[in-house]
Amino acid sequence: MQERNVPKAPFVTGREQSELTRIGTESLRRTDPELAEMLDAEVAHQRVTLAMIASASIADPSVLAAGGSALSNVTAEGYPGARYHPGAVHFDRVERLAVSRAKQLFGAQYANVQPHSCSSANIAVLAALIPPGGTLLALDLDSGGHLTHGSPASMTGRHFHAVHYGLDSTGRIDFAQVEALAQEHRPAVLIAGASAYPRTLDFPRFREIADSVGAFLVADISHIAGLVAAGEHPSPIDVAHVTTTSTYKQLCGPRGGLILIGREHRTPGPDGVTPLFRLMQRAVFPQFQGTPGPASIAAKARAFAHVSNLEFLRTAQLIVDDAQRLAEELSGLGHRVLTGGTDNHMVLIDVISRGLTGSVAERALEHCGILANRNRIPGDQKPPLVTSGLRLGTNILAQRGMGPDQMKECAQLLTAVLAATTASTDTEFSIDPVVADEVRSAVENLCARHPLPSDQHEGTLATGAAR
Ligand code: DSN
Repeated sequence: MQERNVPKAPFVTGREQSELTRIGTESLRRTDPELAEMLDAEVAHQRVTLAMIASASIADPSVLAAGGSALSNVTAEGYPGARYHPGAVHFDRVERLAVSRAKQLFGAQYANVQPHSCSSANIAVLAALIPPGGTLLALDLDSGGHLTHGSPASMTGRHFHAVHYGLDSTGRIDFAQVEALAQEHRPAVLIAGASAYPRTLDFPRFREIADSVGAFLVADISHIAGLVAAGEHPSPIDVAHVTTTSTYKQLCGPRGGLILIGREHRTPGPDGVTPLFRLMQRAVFPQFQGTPGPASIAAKARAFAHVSNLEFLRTAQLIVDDAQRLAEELSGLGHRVLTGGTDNHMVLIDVISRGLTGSVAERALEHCGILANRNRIPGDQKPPLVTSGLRLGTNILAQRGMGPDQMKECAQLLTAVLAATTASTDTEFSIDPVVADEVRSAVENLCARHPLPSDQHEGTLATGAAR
């Protein structure tokens, strides 16, 4: 065959990845319209939905593009420069870039960008620091902890002896109890972190307690990583021995996890010899994971650059301002706001006192275009799939540029839905159809006035060039 007759693959000619993305999108539409329709419907759904899921954010389209890149075709176990497969020359560059951006973003000395999620990161970290059957001390799930912090439903609660602290009468972490339990049980690891806790985490206090019993302090900042990166929440990086986070909650990145270590990176682990950074490398690969996700790591690199820009600093500030305003407005409308307010992006309310369960409240709100998820609250008598509370978050509201006036509107819409809802069982309800229609159109109107970042002008999308 003559050279001139060899068809050139478009993606090796000019625009490479962008061309591949375009071809892929067109091909998806042509060859799999059923799936393409579902993906388009999701975009439309996000556009007109008031998402107050505390663990969600909107990824910039550049993050989505990196996550769908040709790096998906690369299989390369190991770390840059020490792979178990050939062909990782560009993936090595990408992973090094992601590591260096993560370190810069958080002021860390060590970063591992390979965990497929923060759950897998947590499991790897705990297994590296706790001997089999050893003890960990963490926040109780009902008080706002996380499954991977030793819940019996997670392997962390089955393979380790998990002891849990809770909250005091004001709804804040009960440090007297943390201290007493630490002295009594001498845990190998103390975890500072939560998935439903609206107040500042006092990392130095946790560290003092960890030191008093010779425990390693692990900070899980999954929910507040964006605030930490932007300086809106104190950083645990140089306080904890190891910090973990997911990359999709407040870092506006892909599904994935991240392990960070600050000044303790060379501190010996439990064997008294192996430095923590080396233990974490081994814990992720080969102990808990095989092949990393190269495209996902590219998307992480992109997200780290995106959230290190000035515009994200303003968004992070707005996330907190919005949450505080939302809490105030909800209190003013008669809701019981747990802890009386918030220091971060999260507002927890009790709905059982209004005759609803968390499950009913969540479903009634979704029926009207508002997304917020049910959550257990301290002393909850309802099972985990039902719950007595609701967890609200302002990440996406702030990303849409909503401010104080819109928080007032959100609180009013939410209150209107809950007031128009009657629970017949723990999970079934009826809602006044007139109110439901009114709220739905008010939500659409609010969303139209505050479009998703991806629907805003090109200038917004162009931000976040790597520093
Ligand atoms: N950990 C869950 C949450 O907090 O919603 C999901 O990421």
